Amino acid sequence: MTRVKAPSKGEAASPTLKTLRFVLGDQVSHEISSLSGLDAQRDVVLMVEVADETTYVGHHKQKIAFIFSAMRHFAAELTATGVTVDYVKIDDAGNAGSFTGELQRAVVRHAPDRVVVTEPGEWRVWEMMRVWSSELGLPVTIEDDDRYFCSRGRFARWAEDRKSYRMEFFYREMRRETGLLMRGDEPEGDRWNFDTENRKRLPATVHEPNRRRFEPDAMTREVLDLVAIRFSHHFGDLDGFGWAVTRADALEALEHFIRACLPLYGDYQDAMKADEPFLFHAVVSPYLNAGLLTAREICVAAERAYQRGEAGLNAVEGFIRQILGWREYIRGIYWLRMPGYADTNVLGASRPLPWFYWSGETDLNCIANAVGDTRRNAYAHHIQRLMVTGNFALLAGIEPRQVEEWYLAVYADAYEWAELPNVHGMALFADGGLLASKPYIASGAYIDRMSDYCGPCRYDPKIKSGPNACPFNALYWNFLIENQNQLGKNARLAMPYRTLAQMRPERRDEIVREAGAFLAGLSSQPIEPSAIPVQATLDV
Ligand code: DLZ
Ligand code: SF4
Repeated sequence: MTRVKAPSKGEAASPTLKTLRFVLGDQVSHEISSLSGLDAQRDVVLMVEVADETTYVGHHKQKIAFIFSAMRHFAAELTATGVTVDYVKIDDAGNAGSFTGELQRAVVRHAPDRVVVTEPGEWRVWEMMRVWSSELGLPVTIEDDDRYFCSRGRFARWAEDRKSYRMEFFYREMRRETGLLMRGDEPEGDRWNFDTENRKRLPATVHEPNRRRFEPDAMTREVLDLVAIRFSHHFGDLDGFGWAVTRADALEALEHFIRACLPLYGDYQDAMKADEPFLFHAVVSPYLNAGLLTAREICVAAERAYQRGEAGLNAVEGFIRQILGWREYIRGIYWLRMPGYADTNVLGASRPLPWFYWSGETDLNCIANAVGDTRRNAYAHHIQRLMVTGNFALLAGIEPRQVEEWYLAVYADAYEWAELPNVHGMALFADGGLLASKPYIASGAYIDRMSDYCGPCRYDPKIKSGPNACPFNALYWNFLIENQNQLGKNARLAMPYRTLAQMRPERRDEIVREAGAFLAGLSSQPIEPSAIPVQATLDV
């Protein structure tokens, strides 16, 4: 429950001040630092639904519905404990449409002595926050977001004087610091990483368990009706909305994952299957990133499953690494490198985003599946994001900014601190290798090995040239040819570059010609606008 009246940072020095506590949509946690020391008799909690946050990218309908509903449920929980919550709905008269505008109006309404807020998840909002104090003429305290294992300052210290920021070393420090999966100073099982035992092909007979979905209550139904009308032109389906919107339900979803999915999580972590969009993934990232679950409780629940013998170390270590290692690491990189990080484009990628990222209408069956899953669920798992839509965007030289906007819009878990390094660095190599030691590129053979997408596809991953050849094949070699100056010396690409060097010149010419013809045929516009139900791009 909310940390009512717990003495905290700075609070003891100002016990009689009336404080306006501003809670953002991805901070719906009773443990959030901006609520620390809250005095229910005196303070006011401010929460606002604002147009700017819904349209700075054209978010998926389910993402908006999830955030609004989680915010409204959280406000109701606070109110039920006697806290005064000033909740501004998107359709309320006079809604200023922005965080700054709504904060200004709330200051007029409540005349607080000061404002307390927790640092945001996006640079854009951080820039707004930094001038609130001077704009409002009031003290504004920006608290650290202590939901993370590693603070921004702690990560900066880790990164100091390092030439390379490889995640693996950061992860080991986090394991030692938290004691997760440790036996004294040694890693459980005497290894830090068990990936050699993971990432198997999915047998046709193995199916995903039924996922725990949550029937919308009256409050969520009201939000769904609002979103259906006000955001009708946004990407994505609303039907079948089954996200948890309270902490209690999110805990149930977590418990279901640990019990029914975690044991096979490692084995099939990289597998993809048509019409089984979740496989054995946790699907708790929207809850974690919005504040309904904490990173620590998720890791502890997974560790406990290992200790009880309910899940193997390969699965549990692989899963904990995603949260304790990768998630903390990319957040650290984001804050270390912003704002310049978003501007790099070392491969000079400049093509517009193909329209099929929005419509899903393409004869590339793997893309059609990944986009279809995304439209239905506001979710696709890691390997669909990295090795299908990300891989294609990298091979096709799509401009990073357009790809990033797409990922930020379409996934229910996407906030820029998480999305940008994953897409810009990991998927697109636009940072030149700060995050990834090589570009994550793959031809049709990889997608064929890891999925059942290729069987029904009109292309064949085994055919290298001609009209039936999988386009990923020519694009793969064409990418290596086009970027040889940048990538030719990358040790991890030595093998494909050796193969390329041995290729006959006529074959290279054929690759460049076929890839060029395919890329020239990509359209960033709907082919038949009337047939496309949604205009899904920016509506600002
Ligand atoms: C993503 C989002 C959306 C769609 N709407 C709101 C909103 O109306 N009010 C709000 O407080 N937060 C919203 N959010 C989440 C914010 O965009 C998020 O808090 C910032 O991007 C900082 O991470
Ligand atoms: Fe994708 Fe190529 Fe497989 Fe078709 S054949 S599903 S385009 S990888």
